[in-house]
Amino acid sequence: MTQLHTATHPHEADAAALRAREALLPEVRALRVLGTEQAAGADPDLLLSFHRRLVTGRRFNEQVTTLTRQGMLAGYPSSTGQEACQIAAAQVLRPQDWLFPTYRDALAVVARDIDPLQVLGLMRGDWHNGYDPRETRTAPLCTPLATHLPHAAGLAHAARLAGDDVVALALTGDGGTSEGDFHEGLNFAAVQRAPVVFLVQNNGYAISVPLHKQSAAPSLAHKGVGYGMPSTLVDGNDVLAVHTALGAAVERARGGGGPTLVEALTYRIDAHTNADDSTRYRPDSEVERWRRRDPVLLLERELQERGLLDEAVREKAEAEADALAAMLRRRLGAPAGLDPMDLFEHVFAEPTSQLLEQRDMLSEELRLDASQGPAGGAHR
Ligand SMILES: Cc1ncc(C[n+]2csc(CCOP(=O)(O)OP(=O)(O)O)c2C)c(N)n1
Repeated sequence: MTQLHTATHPHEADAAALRAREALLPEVRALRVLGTEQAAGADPDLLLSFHRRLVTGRRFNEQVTTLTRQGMLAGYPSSTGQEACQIAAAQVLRPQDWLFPTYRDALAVVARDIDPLQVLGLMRGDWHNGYDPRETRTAPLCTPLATHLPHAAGLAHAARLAGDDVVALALTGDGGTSEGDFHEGLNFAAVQRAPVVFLVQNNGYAISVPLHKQSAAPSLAHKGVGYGMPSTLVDGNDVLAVHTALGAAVERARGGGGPTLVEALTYRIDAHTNADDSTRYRPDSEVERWRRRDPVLLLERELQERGLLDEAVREKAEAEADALAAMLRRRLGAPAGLDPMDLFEHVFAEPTSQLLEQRDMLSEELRLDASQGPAGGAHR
C-alpha cells in the first residue's frame, strides 16, 4: 500500500522539529533593557564606557559631516541616531573576530580602534581601502548593498574549517535585506552553521524608500525563520539591549550554535548622505519623535536614575569628544596628498575605452584647474 496519502508528513509528527520551528520565531516586541529591571544588573563601568563611546561617536558623526561640507571628504553617510548599534557592534567582538561593515558603519570601525583617517580614506577619494583588512580583521566599508554578507558567511565557515576561534559580524541596512546577496549569505551561513552574526540596522529608509515599500515581512527578523536561523528583534537605540542581543548571538556562534539574525529598530537622524535632502520624503515630526528616543538620552536617563551621571562624567566624555574632533579637523584639514588619476589604475587589467575617455576628461580638467591657479575652476 502506498504511503502517499498519510495524513501527516513524517517530519510533522516529530515533536522536536515542531518545537524547533516555534523557537525560531522572533519575539513580537523589540528587546529593551534600559529602563527595565534587567538594566539594574548591568555593570556601572560598562554603562559609563558606553556613555563615553556614544558621546564621542556622536561628535565623530557631527565633525565628519561638517568637514564633508567643507569639501574635505567626497561624501559621508552619517550614523547619527544609530550610534548604539555602532558602539555595541564594536564592543562585542574580540580582537580575533571579523567585522563586515557597510558605508554607514565608519563609526563601528573607528570604535574598533582603527585610525579614523584610514577609515575615512575611501571617502576622501583614495583609490584603496585605508586600513589593512587582514591586520585589522575588518573588511572594507562596503558600498554595494549586501555583497559583503556572503563574504562574511564564507570567511566564518572557512575559519571554522581551519579550526580558528573566529566569529564574523556583518552589518546591513533594511534596504540591504532585499538584495539577492542577503539571501545567499544567510542561506549558506545557516546550512553550514557558520559562526556569523547578521545585524540589520533597520533605520526605516533605503535612501528615500520607506520600509513598507521595501518589504512585506512582519519584521525583518522574521526573515531568519525561512533560513532556519534564530532571530532577535531589538530596540536599536538601547545600547544595552543591542549589546545583550549581539553578545548572545556572538557567543552562540562561537560555541558552534550557528548564525543568528538580529534586527535593530533605529533611525538615522541625518539625511542618507550629506548630498541628500531628507525633507523631501519624511516629515520633521517623525524625526522629532525619534529624537526623543535618542540613544544618548536613553542611556543618560538610566545613568541618572542610578546616580551615575554627574558633571565629572559629562565633562570627561565631552573632553574625549573634543579631542577626537580636534584631531579630525587637524588631520582631515591637511592635504590628502592623493593623485586623482590613481582612480583609473587597477580597475581592469586592460582599461575599457570608456575608462580611457573618462581618464582623459579628468586629466584635461585638472590641467585647466592648474593653469587657472588657486582660484581656478570657473570653466565648470
Ligand atoms: C547593489 C546596490 N544597489 C543599489 C545601490 C544604491 N544604494 C546606495 S544606498 C541605498 C539604500 C540602502 O539602504 P539601507 O540598506 O536601508 O541602508 P542605509 O543607507 O539606510 O543605512 C541604495 C539603494 C547600491 N549601493 N548597491
